Order: sequence, then C-alpha cells, then structure tokens
Amino acid sequence: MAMLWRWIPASDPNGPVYYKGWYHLFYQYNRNAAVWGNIAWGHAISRDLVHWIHLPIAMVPDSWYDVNGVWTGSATILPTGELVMLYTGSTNVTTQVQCLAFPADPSDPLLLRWFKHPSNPVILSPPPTVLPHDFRDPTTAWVDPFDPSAFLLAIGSKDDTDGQHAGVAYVYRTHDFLSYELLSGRLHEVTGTGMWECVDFFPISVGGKIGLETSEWAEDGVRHVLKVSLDDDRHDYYAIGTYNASKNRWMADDKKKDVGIGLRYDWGKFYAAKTFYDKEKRRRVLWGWVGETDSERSDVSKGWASLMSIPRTVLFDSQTGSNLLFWPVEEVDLLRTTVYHFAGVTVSPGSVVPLSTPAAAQVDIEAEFELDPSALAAAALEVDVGYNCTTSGGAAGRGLLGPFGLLVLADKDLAEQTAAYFYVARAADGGLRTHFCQDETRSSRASDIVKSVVGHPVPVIDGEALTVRILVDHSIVESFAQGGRSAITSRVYPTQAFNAARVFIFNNATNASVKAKSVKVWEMDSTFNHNHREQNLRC
Ligand code: DQQ
Repeated sequence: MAMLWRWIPASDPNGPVYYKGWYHLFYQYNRNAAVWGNIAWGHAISRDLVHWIHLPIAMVPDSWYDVNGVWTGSATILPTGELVMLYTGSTNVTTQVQCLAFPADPSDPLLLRWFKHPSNPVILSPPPTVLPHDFRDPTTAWVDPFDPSAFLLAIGSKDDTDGQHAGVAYVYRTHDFLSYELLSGRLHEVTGTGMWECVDFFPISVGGKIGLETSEWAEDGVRHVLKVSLDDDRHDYYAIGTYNASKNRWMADDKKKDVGIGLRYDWGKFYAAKTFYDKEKRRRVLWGWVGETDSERSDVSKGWASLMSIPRTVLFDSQTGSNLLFWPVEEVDLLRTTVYHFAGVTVSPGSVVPLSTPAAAQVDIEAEFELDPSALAAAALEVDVGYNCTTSGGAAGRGLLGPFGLLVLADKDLAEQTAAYFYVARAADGGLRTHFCQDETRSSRASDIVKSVVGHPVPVIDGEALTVRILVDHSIVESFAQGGRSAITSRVYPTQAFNAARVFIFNNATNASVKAKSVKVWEMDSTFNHNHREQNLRC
C-alpha cells in the first residue's frame, strides 16, 4: 500500500471523489518526464486519505479533442449514485473544449477503466467573447435549485475587452451532461485578476461544524465559497459570499476582499486546489498542488516533481465570520507516535532554545505561545511601520513583539532552518495586528532554489493564545495558524539538516519575552514515512 509520489511528475489534483468505500484522487501527470507536458490523468486510491495505492493511468491524451492534454476536471455524483467526470481537452489545434468521461464499469469501486463519451467534446465553443484558449477546468456540478432535473456547473475564463483583464466564471446548465446551455450573465468577474483557472464553487455551513454536499441549498445558514487559481500570480484565492441562483450571480460579502484580491487558501506554494464532499465523514476536503521551488534541471535529474498537500478539511470560521478554516484531515493524527512535550518554556528576547527531540525531518508539531502582557501594553506605543512578511527581514528581523515561533528542519548550528513565526504589530487603528509568516530564506545552502518570506495577517480573537500546527516532511513544511485561519506551505531543500533535523523555539523580539506554554512534537508512524513521507526524499 504505497503511494510513492516521488516518481510522479504531477500537478493539479483532478476529480477527487469518494466512491463505493474508496477515496479517489486523479491528477495531472506526465508519463515521460518530470516536466509539464503530455498531460494524462494519474490515479490513486485510499481508504483513509493517508495510505495510498497507485492505479493505472485513468485517461491519456489519445483523441483529437484532448491530444494536447487531458486537462483539469471535476467529478459529480448524481442523485442516482452515478459518477460523471467533466474535464478540459486541449485539442489538436490547442483550443480548449469540455469533455465527458465516465467509469467503464460503475460497479467497480476502484474505477479502473474510463470511457470518454463518443459525443466529445460536449462543449466545443466558449462563450461568444471568450478566446478558445481561455476556457477551462469545469467544476463539480450542482443541482439547479429551481429545476431538480438540471445541473449547473462553472467554467473559468477571462475577459480582456477594453483592457479589463477580468477573471470570469461562466455557468452552464445541463440535464444529461451531453448538451449544455450557457446561462446569461456571469457567476462572477473581477477586473484585473486575469485568467481564472480551476474554479471551485461550493456551499459552506455558517455553523462551522460540518461540510456540505455541493448541491446543498438553503436561504439561512449557508454561504457559498468561490475559489479561483490566478494564472497571473499562481496563487489560489477565495471569498465567501451569497449565491443568487435565480440571477446566476454570486457576490462576495466583502467587496474589498473579493475573490482574486483578498484571502488565499494558503500563503505559500499551493495552487490549482480542488475540494470534494466526503459523505462518509460529512466534511469538505481540499487538496492543492505543491510544486517544486528548485530548478527544472534538478527535477529532471531526480526524476520527479511536485507533491500534493496533506488533505485538509474546510470549515467556515464561525468565530470571525470572515474566513475559512483549513486543517489536516483527522486521519493524519492516527500516524502520530511518540510525543515530546515541552511546557512553560520562557524564551527571552534575542534567544533560541533547542528542543531535545530525535532527528526530526518528519514530525507533526503543535505549539501555543503567550506574549508578556506588559510588552503587549507597551506595544500600543509602537510606531506603526506597516509590517509585511514578504518585505520584512523575516525571522532574523527584530521588532518590539516579534518575530517569534519555531525553527524546523534546522541543523545544530542553525546554518539551515525554516522558520514559522508570529509577528505582532500595532495596526493603523491602534489595535494589535498579528502576522503569521514562514521564512524560507535560510532553508538550504543550495543556490538554485526560490526562497522567500511568505505570510499574511491572521485574525486573533481577544484573549486567544497564538497557536500553530506544523507538518514537517523533508522538503515540505505545511503550517496552520490559529486553528487554520491561515495556512502556509513551503518547499525547502535542506542539505546539512536533512538527516539530523532539529526543532528550536526562537524569539527575536527586542523587548518582549515569549512563553511557549506548550510545544508538542510527534514522531510520525513509519507507514506514513514509507507512504506519503518518502515522496519528499531528495536524492
Ligand atoms: N493546469 C491544467 C489546466 C489548468 C492548469 C493543465 C492549472 O487545466 O488550468 O495542466 O495548473
């Protein structure tokens, strides 16, 4: 039962679905080289989202309508239990058309063989003003709230008329997945955001406890999330808003944080994400493509490229009412083995405290920090300098109330280290604003790597401790602050720290002591090591 991602040159997750007892994940896959091109659909299955089995390629580019690539698509389970898959084909003349596939044997829980429908492409032409190479990535379909016999689905695009450079989502209606009607108007558009790839559109319960099936529809207690992947800046943005199906319109709750200009699923390396509804556990699960940040030449020489993120549950944050919460699926916790618990560690300004754990290249960490209350009061006097993770001095910079946090994948001399940290600063309104950042700049001695400081302000409720969970695995660090209000994924390539990685607490604040009330470091089960984890070994 091994999922050796390490040899998979993969990108976008495609058509994730739970079907007859198995989780299925398809993904963009090049059988020939660890670079993008010749895209087919890889296929892996799991009982628990943690242990995976590779299956044969599901679909290859073999027809005029997808010979230049079986591109991204989504699964829909119909009320009858049937499964249909819609995807974008890149045609023999590299235009983008929408295609239908379905399982050759619907009674096969492994979904081993796939048929492309003889009527393909089922959508040949884009909407009238759209160029034929700006029309891709159909979403999961949802039942039309006004006609239960019809389904609706969205497709991403862009509109460059009058220099708008607007990202756009169009909606189509279908009864049979063979013929489609373009609805008038647009689900949504945002000027200046460019091509919207991999649109995702789903309901979310404001109660924040469970996920909702994609067709769930209610006036009260349900909002709709629109997610787009911006081709221009290669990040996934979302907004929470109101879906008016009768007008074929979705509106963001906060126009200033509209989709494409506001919140991100993840502030690090994470793209082309897709969710699905897991009816077994009544949750919505998210996967993102985590690409490499080393050179393409390195990818070719090691023979693989790209990872999938750990699957994450997605919930509405009922405490803030303004963002989603992203959290590793609960199955990851079952892989924790020995825990090392450090409690009440006071870290004085400008110091680093090593944690005595065994080599820690594959660990799960949960930490809770508290700032000295007198320092917090003094910070009200600090001049606001408009802290920004990316333009800051990173973990090595110094301010009144930060940075402080954890160093992972660090060698004993701290020549290599990846920092996940908080920085508390005064905001323009006089209140305190907490930033959550990840600093990759000292993560590796290797030079052919893109290294940045990434992150963003994270909401903190009054009186709340500062908390972070960090999943570390050789060349990937996935961090979740404040219960998942902010997620950051980094690819890192330590050279020295690789086999003897350590964890440190650090505090680079100039005046304030920080108390690590609790830091728990779990070693992870070897099954995990040999499955998900081994993918990251860098040869
Ligand atoms: N990847 C696919 C496209 C999609 C892009 C092609 C996003 O369908 O828009 O490999 O990474």
